[in-house]
Amino acid sequence: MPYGQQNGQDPSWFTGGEPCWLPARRAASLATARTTVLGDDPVTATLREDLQVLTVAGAGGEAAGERRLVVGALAELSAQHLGPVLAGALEDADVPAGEGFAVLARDGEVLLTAARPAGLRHGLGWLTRRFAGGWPDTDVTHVEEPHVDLRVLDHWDNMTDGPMGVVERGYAGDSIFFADGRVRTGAADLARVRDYARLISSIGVNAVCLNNVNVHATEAHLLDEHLGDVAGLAAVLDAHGVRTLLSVDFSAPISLGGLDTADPLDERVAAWWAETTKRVATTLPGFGGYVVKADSENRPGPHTYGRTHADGANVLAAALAPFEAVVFWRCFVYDCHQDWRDRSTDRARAAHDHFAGLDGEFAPNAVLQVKSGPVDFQVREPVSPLFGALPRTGVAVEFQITQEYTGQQKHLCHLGTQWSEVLRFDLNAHGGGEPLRVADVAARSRRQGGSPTGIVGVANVGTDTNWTGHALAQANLYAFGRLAWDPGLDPREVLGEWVEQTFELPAELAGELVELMARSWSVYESYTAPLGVGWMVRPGHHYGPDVDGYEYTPWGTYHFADRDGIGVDRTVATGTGYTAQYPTGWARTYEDVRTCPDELLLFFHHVPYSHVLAGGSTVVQHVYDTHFAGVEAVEESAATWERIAGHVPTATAQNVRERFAEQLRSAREWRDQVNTYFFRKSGVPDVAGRRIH
Ligand code: GCV
Repeated sequence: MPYGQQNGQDPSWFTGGEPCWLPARRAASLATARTTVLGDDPVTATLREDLQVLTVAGAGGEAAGERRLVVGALAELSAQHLGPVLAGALEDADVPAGEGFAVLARDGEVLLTAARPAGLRHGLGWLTRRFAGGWPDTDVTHVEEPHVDLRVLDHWDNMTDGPMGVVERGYAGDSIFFADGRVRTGAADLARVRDYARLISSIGVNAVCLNNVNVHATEAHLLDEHLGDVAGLAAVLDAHGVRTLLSVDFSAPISLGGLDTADPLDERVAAWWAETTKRVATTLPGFGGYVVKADSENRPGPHTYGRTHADGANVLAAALAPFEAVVFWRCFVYDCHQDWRDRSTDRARAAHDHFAGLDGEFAPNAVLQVKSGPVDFQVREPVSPLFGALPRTGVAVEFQITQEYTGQQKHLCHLGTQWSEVLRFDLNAHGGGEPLRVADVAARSRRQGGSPTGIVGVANVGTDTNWTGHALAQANLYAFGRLAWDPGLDPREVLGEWVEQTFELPAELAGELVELMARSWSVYESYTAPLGVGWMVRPGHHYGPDVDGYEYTPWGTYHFADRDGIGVDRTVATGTGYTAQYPTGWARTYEDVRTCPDELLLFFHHVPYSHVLAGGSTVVQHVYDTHFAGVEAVEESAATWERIAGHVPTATAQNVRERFAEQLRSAREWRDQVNTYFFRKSGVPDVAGRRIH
């Protein structure tokens, strides 16, 4: 039975999946107003349909004659649509020029307006958040605008099943965009995409990259053979103010164009990209540009031709420029064929080594997409130093919403706090310079009138009815959108919003759920790889513990544990010199074992097991303590959920219950393997005498 029906909601509001944070009841007060939606563009038309569905569905309450809701872009508004008081308020209001919005309420009349229709979509999200408790009986003047231009969800979706699955690192079923080697075109498929677009535009997301950055032979043909079908998806997204991006294969001029080279400086290659891009841009409504993974993990790239990443990005940027589209060029470039015996090569250095020297060489519509940490989305990593090294380049931060290394949506691991810490991280701290937060690096080029700016998340959704596999992982998607819109938001408050919108819980239980979810990131950290060293996962699929799983592999992800100690020496004094990639303040802080924060100690230093942390215990005792405590915390969380479960839909209750059972099993395995490993390596017993195998 569809989720909507289960909750007594009109099923046509959400057709193929749960309504997540947009259950129809949230719009109950909106549905009681006489509504006028002005404008005929696709975004406004879709919004009108949505509001009609809600009203017809009788989302709640009797229509109150006094209540009026007017929705329309600025250009559509005229005095006849507004009462005199509201018209006056509008004259005084500062409606933002871009995709922001304004909400004005006077005397029972509410206006939602924006310079661009997409802003209305984001504003509708705000209305459902703020007016769910009832129609406002006081004046409201609320204006918001997004921190960055592009708030992007990258899907790692493939068109066919392969060694990495239909969705690479996907834990929520199959792709909502592709099936059986084709683009989905059926009515039910498009309805599902529409539901998705409604969800993500309500939290401010305005671009989606449909396919995996690893572009295989079939997906390369999204640019030609499948382009007409892609247009169907793009039209749905565009009608919600969401642009369509495509990942492209750098060698497409050879594989699709029949050329003998993909050299970015070859005129034939430039002409091929220009012609292909013109066709793509004129076929896809709301085309936003390309995403490129080049010279990375065996993907083709400009290095083959002795060219730089800037040469590579710029040939695509030139092709995209006439269409105001962007190339997101990923900086996830490192040697994945490293000899583990080679202690001088440090994967963490790679992105900065490759890209910092190219600052200023990229076209204005080329945006460098930098993973939040220097290695690869571990539960704990320092912030990538590359953010501090590109003052003359457009930069987008990339987060991983899908939980590849953080429990694969079997474990609860709410990541909003982690992302917020990254976005608020001041690159100039401890050094005396003006604060330079990562979120502001991402916004800086726009302020300077240069490149568009962005925050990107690797999507965590699939065809599962609850979208994200683990029902509570919906909150990660929600948090990404909200923080990308406004990186200054308090992640705990964002979590509170999500809980309030998604469930109908008594206040006390809502508080407990927020608490349980808010601490889940540090709980996950506590029973997995300790003190920032990362990895220790099973190779390949990356689920579950294997302390030495990556130790003797070519991937550059080592912990260097021996009988005396553990950790990676990344200092300038005795190690790989990585600390020097940070601005002075952080370089000094990380370099010195006495000032390096505990949680990153083993990322930066190789220390004896007896090393005493700032927190007071030795490294090895810290490992034992956190791993025992982590499992206990999961036990407590599972018990708390049992108190909450009776107040949520049965399917959600059961889904989360089952996931906690698996999390507990897996956390115990992590605890026992990690503790045993450290005990056997060090020979140091646990001071509390707990059972270690
Ligand atoms: C899409 C990691 C993941 C890969 C992913 C890659 C990337 O290596 O394990 O699945 O590829 O990151 O971000 O390109």
